[in-house]
Amino acid sequence: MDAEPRIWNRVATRTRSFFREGLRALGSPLAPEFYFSLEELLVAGDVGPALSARVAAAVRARRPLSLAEAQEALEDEVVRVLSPAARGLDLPGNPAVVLVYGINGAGKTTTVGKLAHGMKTAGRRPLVVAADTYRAAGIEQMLVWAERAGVEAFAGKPGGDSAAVAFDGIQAARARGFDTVLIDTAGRLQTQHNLVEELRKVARVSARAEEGAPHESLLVLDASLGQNSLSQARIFHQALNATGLVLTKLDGTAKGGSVLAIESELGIPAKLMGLGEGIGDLYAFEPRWFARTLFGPGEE
Ligand SMILES: Nc1nc2c(ncn2[C@@H]2O[C@H](COP(=O)(O)OP(=O)(O)OP(=O)(O)O)[C@@H](O)[C@H]2O)c(=O)[nH]1
Ligand SMILES: [Mg+2]
Repeated sequence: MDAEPRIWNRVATRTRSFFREGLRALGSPLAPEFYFSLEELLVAGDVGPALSARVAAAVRARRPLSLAEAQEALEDEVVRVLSPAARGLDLPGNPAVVLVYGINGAGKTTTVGKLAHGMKTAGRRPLVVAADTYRAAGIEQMLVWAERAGVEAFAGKPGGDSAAVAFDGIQAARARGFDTVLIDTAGRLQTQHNLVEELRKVARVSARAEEGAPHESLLVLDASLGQNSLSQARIFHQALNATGLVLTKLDGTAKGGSVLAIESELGIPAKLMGLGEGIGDLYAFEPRWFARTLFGPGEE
């Protein structure tokens, strides 16, 4: 699922044109107002005021002589803002357990379907666990995705206990020789304490079924919401100790700049990005390419 260079052309296209047109309009970094305008551009691109000031100052300190040099410096500084943590999924365990959660409609079920497909293609044997027991349609949707991905699924009953479904799913996976369990959960707001508590229970019970589970605790964020996701992410992270972010709907969005603010504030690495609704539209997130796509010198 590594994104080839050309895939990056699909990332945050509206953010990219916003920054690139803005950068072209800034003129030369030798002009006194350049860095002030750069900072303003970053703020307008949803990078957040404190971080925008920091990045603009860091670019200035490198004394670029041309716009291209300033963009190179900007690309580097953006890479430095992004979390230095490893980006690959860490999947020890037998089976390895991946828990997927986030607010309603963020793209959890779609992500689990895409991830199952990607893992199968890479030679793993994933079992999808449909633990969204709130809605019969939620379970059904997960089953449809599993079928599309050509992987098996384990489903709970509507109205059932999602933690019990997770536990049974992990046991079933081990008994039947699956090496990975992907758990899809019901959407919930971070402010619904009892529902967040229920997710914590899913995590706790998973650990009883397999030591160290969930090995990946993935918070799915809709990238088109921009920095509005920050408070959401903070609370989910506190409750569930997220090991990675999945940025969905990163195709098209005008709010791609928020990725910088979210990562720098939370220190959770974006591990995967969703670039569309198709089964192949999930890719590994790569900081250098992300920075280059949005800010780097060169074409476009
Ligand atoms: N453009 C685009 N659309 C996406 C992406 N990921 C998901 N979607 C769309 O977002 C909508 C919601 O996706 P779901 O996977 O059902 O979201 P969910 O988080 O499971 O929703 P609930 O279970 O209701 O909380 C669907 O229309 C998806 O096709 C993405 O990366 N890009
Ligand atoms: Mg769902």
